[in-house]
Amino acid sequence: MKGLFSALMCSFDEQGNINEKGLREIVRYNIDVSKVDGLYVNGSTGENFLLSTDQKKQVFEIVKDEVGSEVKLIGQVGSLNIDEAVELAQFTTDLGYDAISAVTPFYYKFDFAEIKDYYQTILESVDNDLIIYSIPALTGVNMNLDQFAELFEHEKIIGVKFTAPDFFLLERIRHKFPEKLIYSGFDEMLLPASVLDIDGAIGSTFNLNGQRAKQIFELAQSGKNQEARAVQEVTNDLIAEILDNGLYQTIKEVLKYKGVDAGFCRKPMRALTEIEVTRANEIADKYFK
Ligand code: MN9
Repeated sequence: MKGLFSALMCSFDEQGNINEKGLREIVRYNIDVSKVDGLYVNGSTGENFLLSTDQKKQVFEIVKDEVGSEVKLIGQVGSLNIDEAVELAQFTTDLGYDAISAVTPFYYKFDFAEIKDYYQTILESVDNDLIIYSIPALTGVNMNLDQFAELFEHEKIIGVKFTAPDFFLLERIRHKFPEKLIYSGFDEMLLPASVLDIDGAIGSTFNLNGQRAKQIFELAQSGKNQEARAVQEVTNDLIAEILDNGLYQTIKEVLKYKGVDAGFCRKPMRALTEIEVTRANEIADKYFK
């Protein structure tokens, strides 16, 4: 389960329906061109929180059908509706997903006992490993080292997708839990996270930029930090441009430039303006010719 996982994008038509052909093409591009080791399905980047339960299931099914056992699959099943989280945990496990992941419950200010119970409820319902999805900037949930330690006591909780710029905490988790899997979640911070000996990374920009990301990760692992820095620098020039133009929409537009039917984002996300589409094509020209 180590290595680089794309936080998989999903293709939608203009009405917001899943574009199966496009989704399959995105999967193929990730495996064949971006050369990632696995896919993280129905995460933030997959616009998961904008989908119905049926749509989430459709995505899980299509992706598994396209991938078979070519690369590893992690299914993000976390939801504010605990029954849905359980249902999706069972669904992905039955489909043969290698692990599940669940975002920390958000919006309401849940205390830690509630968060722990949420993970226990999900895990009691399936026989699969779970990766905590921690993204404090979007969820408002900031767990400390002791809280991670308590969750990690569960042997089925095998790791964390750590999407935060807190390298002190990241280092402490690494130090205390050498056997758990730590995936870095901010692509623009892949190098500093790699220096701290993470096991892998999960990112949106890997859909496109998987090859550079892999270079960063592998160079850092072999101690070649200066070389890794050069690749991170180009990567961050790219990421800065993408963030400035609209994160998911721009990644989709660049995928379209590469011949992938990446479609639209779902509302309330908006489509790019003509000027933004032009800029996305310039980004594609500059970094992916
Ligand atoms: O899954 C992604 N997080 C979100 C991780 O999209 C919320 C990251 O890959 C970021 O998109 C990326 C750009 O900030 O690092």
